Amino acid sequence: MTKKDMNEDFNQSYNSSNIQVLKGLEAVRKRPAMYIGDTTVRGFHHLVSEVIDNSIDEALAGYCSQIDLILEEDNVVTVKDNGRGIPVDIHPDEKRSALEVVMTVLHAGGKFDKKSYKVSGGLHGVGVSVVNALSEWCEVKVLRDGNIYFQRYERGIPISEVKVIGKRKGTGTITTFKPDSEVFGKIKFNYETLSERLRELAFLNSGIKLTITDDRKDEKKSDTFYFKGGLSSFVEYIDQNRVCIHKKCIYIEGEREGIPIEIAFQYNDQYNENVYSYVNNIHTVEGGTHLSGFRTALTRTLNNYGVKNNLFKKDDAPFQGEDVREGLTAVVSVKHSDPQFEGQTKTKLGNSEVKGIVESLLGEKLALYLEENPAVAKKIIEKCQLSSRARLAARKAKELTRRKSALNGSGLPGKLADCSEKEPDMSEIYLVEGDSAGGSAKQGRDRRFQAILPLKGKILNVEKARIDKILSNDEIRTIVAALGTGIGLDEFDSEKLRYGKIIIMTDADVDGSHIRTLILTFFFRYMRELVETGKVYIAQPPLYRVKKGKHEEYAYNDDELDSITERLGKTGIAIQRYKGLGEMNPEQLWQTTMNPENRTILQVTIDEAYEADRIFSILMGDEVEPRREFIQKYAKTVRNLDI
Ligand code: 0RA
Repeated sequence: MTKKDMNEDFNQSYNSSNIQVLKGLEAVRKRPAMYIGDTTVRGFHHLVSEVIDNSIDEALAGYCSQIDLILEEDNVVTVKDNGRGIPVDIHPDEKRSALEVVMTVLHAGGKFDKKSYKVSGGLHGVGVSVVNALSEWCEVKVLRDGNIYFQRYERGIPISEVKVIGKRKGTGTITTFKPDSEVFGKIKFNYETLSERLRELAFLNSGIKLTITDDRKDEKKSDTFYFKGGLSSFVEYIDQNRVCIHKKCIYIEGEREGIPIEIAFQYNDQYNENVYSYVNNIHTVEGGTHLSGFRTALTRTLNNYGVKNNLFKKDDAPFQGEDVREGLTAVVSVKHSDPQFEGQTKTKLGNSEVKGIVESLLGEKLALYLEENPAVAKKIIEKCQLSSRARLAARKAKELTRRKSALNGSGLPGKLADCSEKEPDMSEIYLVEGDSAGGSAKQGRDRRFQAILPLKGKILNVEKARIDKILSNDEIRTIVAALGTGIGLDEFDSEKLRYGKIIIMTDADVDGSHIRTLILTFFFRYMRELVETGKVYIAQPPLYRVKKGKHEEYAYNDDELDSITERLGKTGIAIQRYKGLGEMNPEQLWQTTMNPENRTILQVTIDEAYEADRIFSILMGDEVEPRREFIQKYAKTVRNLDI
């Protein structure tokens, strides 16, 4: 049979269920964001997660031990697992191969295996047919019964029937696809983004081996993620650069009412709370009932233990939640067959029964652990007592902040040159390093919508300080007052933010990058929501000015400089290297760095908060290299801002 014959044959078997399929595909291609969140870098990488999630489900069902991800030339990616293989037999209702149904019918995922325990992919969980619909082409190979079954699709439409193309031992599913550039433009797969997700999945699902291989020219590399220790390994990884106050991570696991629960936590010698919660492998950024259950049980159990063992002194008050979370790093993971997601970003677990069962499981098992490990228990209780005392000191400092601060009559800092626009979404604030650059920025700005706040010198390293000290730092108080949001767990309110964009503008040198990191650390630790909702940006001042006669151009990196000098010819050109913002006059600063029409600013995004946290804890050392790494990982270029 020729290929043409085969396709004719195939076309004849088209029937009414295909019309449904075409309608489904059309809906996905018309509004991709409805299915995958967005069509930016995030949605693009989400396609891979969607495919991997199916393999993870197969692994959680106990049939798959390894998942391989391979990045190939031309934005092609392959996901391979050693599970049972997607069934290929004829589906009784649809009268087509089950494989074809899975690949083309929306939400068909686990349809013919209702018994199986499908948990992953709850957030978007749209099924692989969506990936297929948004791919220029997709090919699936299924290894079953000694055969290799194969089907190819183009923009979601099968172009042949499922057929046997060879023989091979073993079972598994191999999916290869190329995201459609009509939908995603020029986005390329990012090795780091994908390997962070794989690492996270390996932590959350201990015993599954996940590999990633970059087979693209000039990019060759490979990583394997496999953690026997699961969540404990996760917590230890997050705290890699911190000092734990007890020897081993505390690990608690169990199942209640059919819901598997896993919790790992430890205390370090610092002050930040680092708690990450997951439902079905999805990071619940906004928390939810599983997190509430964890918090309640932790506070109550530590209080009970302290009382029972006479560890409280006469004047000690019972611990409050924040006392038992200072220096705490924890991961809470539950798997739920019917999760309800709520909240602004649909990342808050709503199922009310979960709070109680997490609470009772942790309560019982932690009490037992503390009894059996009195030395660890004592260290933890002492740590909480220090926090509790500091909390009272912090409250005093906060009151002080309110009273004596560098605020003018309107409650704004005197150093702030505000803009006239009062609508937050229409305005932006530049946090500028140094008074001289601050002066140029004030003169160069468009005062209608751009506010300038000059910062003097280095702001406090919040990574190494407790809240009372942070609140008494002048630069930090000035930033908080200018933004209008307040600060801290009880007071921070993102709705009060006075500007739509917060743009950090520092010199392009080592000091500048240090200051930028200090400011970012502050936002990440105390106003994380602003980072998570994409409000924080980094200005990109030019590194060079190239002048030839009256003609002038700016280069923002060395590659640009090369191409400009090549274009203008090497003779008679003068190159000025900017060492700081202060070397630009107000007009130049406006033209190159602040004018929304020509500027480039980088939006700071956080996909994997645990990784950002780890990086921040490394960053605060004196090394320059890790800081650069942060910017490369988390700051994405934004152009043509619609102001
Ligand atoms: C349902 C039933 C069976 C396998 C799968 C789903 C399956 C799906 C995917 C998606 C990616 N990899 C996968 N591996 C397996 C098997 C039913 C049976 O053999 O009895």
